[in-house]
Amino acid sequence: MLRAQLVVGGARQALSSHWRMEQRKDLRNILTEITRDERIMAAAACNADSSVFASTTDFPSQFSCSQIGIHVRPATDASIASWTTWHQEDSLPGGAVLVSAIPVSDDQQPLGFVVLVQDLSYAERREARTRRFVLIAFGFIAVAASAITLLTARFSWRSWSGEIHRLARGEAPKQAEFRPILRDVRELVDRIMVERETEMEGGAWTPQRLKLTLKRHLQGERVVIVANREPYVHEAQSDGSIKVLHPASGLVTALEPVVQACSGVWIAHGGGSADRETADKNGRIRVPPGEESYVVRRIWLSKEEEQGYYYGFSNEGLWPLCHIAHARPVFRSEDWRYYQTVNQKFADAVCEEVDSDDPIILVQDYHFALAPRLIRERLPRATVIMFWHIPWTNSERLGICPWRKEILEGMLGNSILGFHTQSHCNNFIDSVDRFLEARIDREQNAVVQRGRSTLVRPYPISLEWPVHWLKTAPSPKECRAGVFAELGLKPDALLGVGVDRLDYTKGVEERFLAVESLLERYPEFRGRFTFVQLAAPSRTLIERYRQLNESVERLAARINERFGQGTYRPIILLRSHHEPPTVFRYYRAADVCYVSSLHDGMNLVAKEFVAARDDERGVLMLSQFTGAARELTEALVVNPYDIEEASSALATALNMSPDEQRERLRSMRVFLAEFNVYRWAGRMLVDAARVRRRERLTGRLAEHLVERDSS
Ligand code: ADQ
Repeated sequence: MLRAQLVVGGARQALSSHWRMEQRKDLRNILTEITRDERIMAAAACNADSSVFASTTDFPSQFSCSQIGIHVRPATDASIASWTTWHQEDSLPGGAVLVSAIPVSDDQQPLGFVVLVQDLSYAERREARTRRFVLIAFGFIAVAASAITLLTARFSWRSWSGEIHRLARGEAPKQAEFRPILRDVRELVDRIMVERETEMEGGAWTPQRLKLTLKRHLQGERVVIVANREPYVHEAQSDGSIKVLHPASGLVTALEPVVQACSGVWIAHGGGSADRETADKNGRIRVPPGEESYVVRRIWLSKEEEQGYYYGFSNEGLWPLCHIAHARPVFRSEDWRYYQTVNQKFADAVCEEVDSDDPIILVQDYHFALAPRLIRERLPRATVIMFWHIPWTNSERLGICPWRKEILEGMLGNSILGFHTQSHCNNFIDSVDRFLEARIDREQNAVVQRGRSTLVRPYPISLEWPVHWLKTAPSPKECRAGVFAELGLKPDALLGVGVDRLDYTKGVEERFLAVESLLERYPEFRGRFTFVQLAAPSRTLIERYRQLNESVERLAARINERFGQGTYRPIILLRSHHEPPTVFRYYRAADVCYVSSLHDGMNLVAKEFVAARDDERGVLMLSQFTGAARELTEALVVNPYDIEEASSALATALNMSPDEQRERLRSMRVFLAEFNVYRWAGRMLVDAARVRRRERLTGRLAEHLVERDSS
């Protein structure tokens, strides 16, 4: 309505002048001009008497001037003031229209009225058109946006998945923003790998599983072992023959089954009198005799080297330093120089024996603290695992050693450093903290130095399970009968056993004193209880060991004199090396086994006794200062220094009911079956695999950063 008034109002001047001059054509032109507006369909100028003066060509005939005039002009009053504007909605075939009539006058003289027919469907049409346009526009935008999103997502996904793949493959990420998640992804991958490994290869650790772990996780077929002691010693006999001996060594006992499972090379000092003549010109010999599943590479040492490195620095210096057994460590510069030379000699031999630039090397014990770094210098990509078989002392005591820094530095050449217990690990980390410039990663239990990290972890050592010596062993009953006959014991006698290298850390004197106290305090055992000690002479070139030999012998003689009667001797000291079948025969014959170490990394004798007793009879008495006491908690755990307590425990053991013996042994045997030596080695290899992956990642990341920085 308003539009009609505005349109006519705007053209009023022109309209009235042409109307007045009766210029019909011009007026029609103005009307035509008005209908240029899309919304106005037709227009007509009607005279005051309601006749048509002019109209556009398409003016609808149904809206005549005469009909409309009735509404505009009152019949009674002709003055222009009474004329009114009129509007009405109507319809045409094309849709709804609005018909408006607006009076036009000239100096108060009515000229007539203009009729405008407006298209009402125009608004709807325009709305529909706008809606359609908006819809199309939206559709277009949506399609375009989806395409862009799709492309972007595809690119991002490609780049993300590409980066994740790179990380998982152990490569450095291309994009800087991925570096922060490197560690997370790495840990996740590690965890999944270990979980998968545990799931897939679950159950007991066996030689096969160990072999599989080595192959699958380290892509290795074999390992190189470095140890002072060789697993088979060839000794020339007085009759000209050669005898093969198994040395009395916990290290050999534990490692032999591992190297048999993994094959490889065992590098050791060739110390037997017939070792040279039984090895080839490179010092190699295949063992075990008859089976020949791996190689022993013998290293020849001069008398001076053996004296300085083995007897001197290792056994007069480091051994008493690491054990709290009241022997004074002796450190001589000359011994230190031999220790360095021999460590270099063994490291060189390792480099000769390896068959790749990233071999797996297991370094054993305190004889080779320097070797890991020396090996690392020549084989930077090697996985070097060191196991320290004896305790690690506290940092204050380590301060006694003039070359403590060099020792610690040498050991940080390892990828993994293993001890028997967490407290040994803690002592080592504290020592590094005190004496070296290195970062301690307490969360990971690692030491980081020059960008390389050494994991420091507890791996309690154990035995093969089942122990193969038992396959051919006579029944416990037969063993008992045989041993009793050998020792001249009465059938109702009670037998205690001790099996050790003759070492002052093993508490043999305290053990004998406990036997004496037992006979003193419990007279019922006099004449009935005998303690047999298998004592392998050890390190006899060292004065302290010679003294021990003598004092042990004197003590046994004194006690035997005090409580012996006729053929009865309470203590039988068999001071010689015994082959494992004999050792196991004694374990199986005894009522009680007493392990009385004053300080011991683990002590495998305790575990061997438990393994030997498949009849679930016998009692283990165990010093609280052994690593084994933390695991074999069903043993009678004693303080070997407390002689009275130990003698009471001996009495308890000898009076223990068969049911209680069975219960305790069963529980310890279940533990050993699970926590066997394959698990010990397997856990180290699995951790080594993790370190290897991590080192590969770190190495590649470092390479990548160097490349990026230099480009
Ligand atoms: P060892 O000090 O040698 O080992 P241990 O673990 O008890 O001590 O092993 C001794 C081994 O030697 C056993 O296999 C035993 O049967 C054998 N043995 C002992 N006396 C013998 C004898 N008279 N004749 C024959 N064989 C005899 C070091 C550490 C320990 C740690 C081992 C393994 O001192 O704490 O448990 O390494 O890591």
